[in-house]
Amino acid sequence: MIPIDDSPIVRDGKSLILAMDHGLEHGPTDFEEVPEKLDPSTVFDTATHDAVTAMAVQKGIAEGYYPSYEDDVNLLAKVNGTSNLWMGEYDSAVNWSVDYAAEIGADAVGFTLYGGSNHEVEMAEEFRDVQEAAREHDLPVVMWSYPRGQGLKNDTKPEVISYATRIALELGADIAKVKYPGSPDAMEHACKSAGDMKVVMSGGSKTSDYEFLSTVEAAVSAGAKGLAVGRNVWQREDPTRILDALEKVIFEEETADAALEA
Ligand code: FBP
Repeated sequence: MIPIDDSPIVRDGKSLILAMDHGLEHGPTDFEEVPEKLDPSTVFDTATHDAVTAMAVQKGIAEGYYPSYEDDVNLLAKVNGTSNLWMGEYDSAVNWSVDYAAEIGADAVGFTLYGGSNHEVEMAEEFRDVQEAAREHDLPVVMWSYPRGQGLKNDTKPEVISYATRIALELGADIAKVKYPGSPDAMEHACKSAGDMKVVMSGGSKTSDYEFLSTVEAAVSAGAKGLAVGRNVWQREDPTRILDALEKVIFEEETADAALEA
């Protein structure tokens, strides 16, 4: 097993993962204000920024577009995912195998686990297969650890997010991606609950430059090892500008104010 810090998706102990699986998860609605981003090449172009340590996409996008970017972008193969067209308890289909992701050139794999869903047991079993196959290929595993389901009214409560990071540690992830639990103290507890496994903050829907960067700053100061973000970068008119600032906040530990002034 390669140490996670030696993985290409980690730079100086931290990661900035650019996610673009929203067309599957949310439908084309996330692209309404930025219709040009319906072309996945535009987001791959953004992912060539030095700050981006990996781009997370689903199988069809990887097959179709990654070959043109494999020299400049690290691929995080998001192996499960589902649309929001159906109703019921949270679940996600495994859409490609780790073997196939490795064949395409994946540098890491990603998997959503909905802890608390009535489908948690099956999802954990699917995660076991993915995690063990990833170990065979020396690929790190990023868990989108999202407790959700009938029993969970608030999925960003501090104790829920700490449970989410702990689940990821105990099931063998290398990095857990979690929602920000609302305060630096809660984030610190979530990171401590993960032992020495890395925790990255989830980007969420688009907010102002300052609100976004100051939340990232708070998360990093609390122990988060970076960010996994989609809309808050590629829905912006100038994704390069926010990535320049994120590079400063995440990798150079500058404040949001300083990063925005530059
Ligand atoms: P965002 O930063 O845009 O929230 O993207 C991160 C991500 O995890 C995507 O990989 C995924 O499509 C989306 O969020 C899922 O968001 P949610 O389940 O909260 O609707």
